[in-house]
Amino acid sequence: MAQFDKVSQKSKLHPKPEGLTLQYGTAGFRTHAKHLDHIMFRMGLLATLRSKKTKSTIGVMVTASHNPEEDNGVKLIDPMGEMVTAVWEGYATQLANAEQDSLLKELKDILEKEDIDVSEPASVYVGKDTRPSSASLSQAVLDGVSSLGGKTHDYGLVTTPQLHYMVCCCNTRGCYGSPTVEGYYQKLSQAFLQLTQNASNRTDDQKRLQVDGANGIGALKMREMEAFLRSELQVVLSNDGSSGKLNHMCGADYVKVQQKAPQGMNMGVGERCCSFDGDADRIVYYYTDSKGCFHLLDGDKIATLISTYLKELLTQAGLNLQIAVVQTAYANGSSTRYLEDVMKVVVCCTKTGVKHLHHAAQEYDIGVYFEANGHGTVLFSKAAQKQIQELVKDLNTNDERKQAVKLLESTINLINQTVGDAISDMLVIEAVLAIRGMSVQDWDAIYTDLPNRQLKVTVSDRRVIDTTDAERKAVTPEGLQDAIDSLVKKYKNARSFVRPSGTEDVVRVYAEADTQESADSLAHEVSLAVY
Ligand code: 16G
Ligand code: ZN
Repeated sequence: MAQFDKVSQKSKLHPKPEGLTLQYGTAGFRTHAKHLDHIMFRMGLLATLRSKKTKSTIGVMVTASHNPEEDNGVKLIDPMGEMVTAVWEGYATQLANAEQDSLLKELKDILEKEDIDVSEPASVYVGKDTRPSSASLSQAVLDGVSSLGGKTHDYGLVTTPQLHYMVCCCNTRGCYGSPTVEGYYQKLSQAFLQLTQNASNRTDDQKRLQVDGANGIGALKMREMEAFLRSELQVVLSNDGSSGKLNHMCGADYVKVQQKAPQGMNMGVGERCCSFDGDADRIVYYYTDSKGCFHLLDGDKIATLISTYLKELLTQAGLNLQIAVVQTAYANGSSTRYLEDVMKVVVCCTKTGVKHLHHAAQEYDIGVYFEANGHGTVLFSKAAQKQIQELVKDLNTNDERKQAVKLLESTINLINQTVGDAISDMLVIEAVLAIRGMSVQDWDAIYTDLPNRQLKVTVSDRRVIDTTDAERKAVTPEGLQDAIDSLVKKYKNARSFVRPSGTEDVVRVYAEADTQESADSLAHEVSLAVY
């Protein structure tokens, strides 16, 4: 067939180094950029098949998020803006690792297994981050799509969540918004301005926010968006990519892991600051107090702030919708306790990785999900959204519930429900703080984090560790969990778990306890038990 001839020809321009094998990991393929050209071409092919299969537009994002600038990566985006399904992750690995002469065989195998009509039209949206390697790698994706006759739309430089948004807009025929970068800015800024109207008399100081752009795409896009926010948010941007290196000594991952401010940011005492990661799908907040002590407000604090706000609005609006918070094992014990005991919301724990949290959050009327590292969003079920939209129309202007329902409606519009989005999350947080008249210190004081420590342990084969109960318990090797249990018993308010990393060849150890010394010592002891 002529179509396959073209694939065959073009694939020679993107040859696979013999013997190289890579896995579609937690968040797609990710490694040194020099190994990725063939992967990109093949992901272009796979996205085309996925598009034919689903009769929808599929997204391909070229980014390695918070990894060093020399790395790159790719992930596929499904029709509703979600991560691609597990079965297709398997196909991605299969196609990526086929040697050059069996590429067509593997391609046909997927077509057959999925019963795809190769003559169906296909449409693929492509986006990339600011890494130097991203330009040629995204070209390889485009080559892959066109070699199978698919149509492409190259969005060029966009954040990962912007591309998720575009895919969702396209497949819902504009119901979610208009599939352009401008449409994204308009949708979010309008909702933000609606919300902040409810917080009058804010001073310029309160409107001011320091943003660390990680020298990446988020900085670029924040600059573009600024004008849309009409000074209701006054962003002071650092690490804007004009001189520094992507993710180097800056960005959300650096701040979370190092528990310190990024370089290049001039922080005043008590000033509200935040950091994006390299593709702007993660965010953390922080400030330093008058004693110079650094305070981090991570994904758990963000989930608490947003769910408290939403719960209050639901009560004021008289709406009986169930709200749940989805966390992972890394969630600080204090946050879980606060949410369950004080807020009385359902808390559920899933395995690490956005797709797991996202799926769990879909089970509720309102599912707030955040990883401690700052990746997360809020999902509203279709029924909940409809109920809120109808109530806005039905209620009289003098009904005291009206205000709360309108706030809920604008909040829905401000949230990127397809995936965690640093820009959207930042605007939600800023709006909530403004509406509730809270400072970053008030927010921080909602609960106090238990001291904690994370360590990495290198072992000969991390796969010998298998876990259950959302990664909180080790089932193999035998005896490991018993050892952890007896170590934990030695400390007060303690908890610890180990899990093999999905992105690095290491085992991760997490421990928390009543004091930093205890958390450090427990983490150390548990890491010795892993060897
Ligand atoms: C990926 C995940 C992130 C997770 C991290 C865990 C996505 C988009 N990203 O970066 O959510 O926290 O992996 O890494 O799913 P680890 O398995 O090495 O601890
Ligand atoms: Zn990221």
